[in-house]
Amino acid sequence: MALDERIITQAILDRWHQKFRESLDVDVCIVGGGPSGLVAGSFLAGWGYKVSLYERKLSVGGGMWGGGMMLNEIVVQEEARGVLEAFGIPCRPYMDGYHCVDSVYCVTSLAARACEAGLRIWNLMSVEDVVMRDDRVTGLVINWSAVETARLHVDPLTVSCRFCVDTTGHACELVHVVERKVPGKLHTPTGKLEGEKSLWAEKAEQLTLENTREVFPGVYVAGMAANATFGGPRMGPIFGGMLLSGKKVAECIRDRLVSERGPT
Ligand code: 48F
Repeated sequence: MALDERIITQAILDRWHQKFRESLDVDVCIVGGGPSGLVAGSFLAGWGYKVSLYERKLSVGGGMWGGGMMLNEIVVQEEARGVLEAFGIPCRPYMDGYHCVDSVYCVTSLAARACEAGLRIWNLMSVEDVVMRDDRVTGLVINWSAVETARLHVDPLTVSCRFCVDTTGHACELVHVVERKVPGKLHTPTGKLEGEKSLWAEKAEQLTLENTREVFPGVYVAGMAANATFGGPRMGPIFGGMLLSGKKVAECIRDRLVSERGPT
């Protein structure tokens, strides 16, 4: 059979268009495809919710690919081993309480499990703003990352969601937008973004979990963005907190959705 180039183009257009139309109104939008965002999306999609994840770059994985200082091995503590194992990713014990995984294997496996669970991943798209109403954030304003990079004067599109999650890492970009542009105060001690503190692995890992919560009506924070928002320290190249935070935010949002609508 001779290949018809027009059909190849048509297939891409039709299938992409169908996926996008189905994702205009979802339960949860996740901003950022690092480890915390991938884990959160996997759990929520696996429980039957409609979930979209937006990632600015070509590939998901965020800061996980590079391990520590480009040495492509990640370390997780005992408490987080179960999260990786739930995704079928075995850890190699290093020392009592410390486990290692090849970072490339970890990212690709997390991404594969997320897609299998039904998470819709939109790579090459950046979230530049939120949609607001009087009482809460109700959606995201998205554009192609290439538009952002080239600083083109092109208006964005919008998607609706019940909850959104800032998993943009150190930059906590979504919270920055909300603080700057949406009337009202953040649920932080000062009502403003507290800002990330210097490195302290033990404390940071513990605080990442405590700081994983709703920061504004309709907006949750997880991963490094949670500490940057609530004033916790950075943790350096240990990834257990990111995985546990992704799981915790998924559970918090599931509880909210169940209390609003009942079980899926
Ligand atoms: O930074 P990142 O990996 O976030 P994380 O899940 O994990 C943090 C760790 O990698 C590491 C650490 C702990 O060991 O401190 O840094 O908290 O991934 C964040 C992702 O969000 C994307 C960005 O490209 C990256 O892949 N991102 C950031 N801003 C936007 C965005 C945006 N406005 N729209 C879409 N994607």
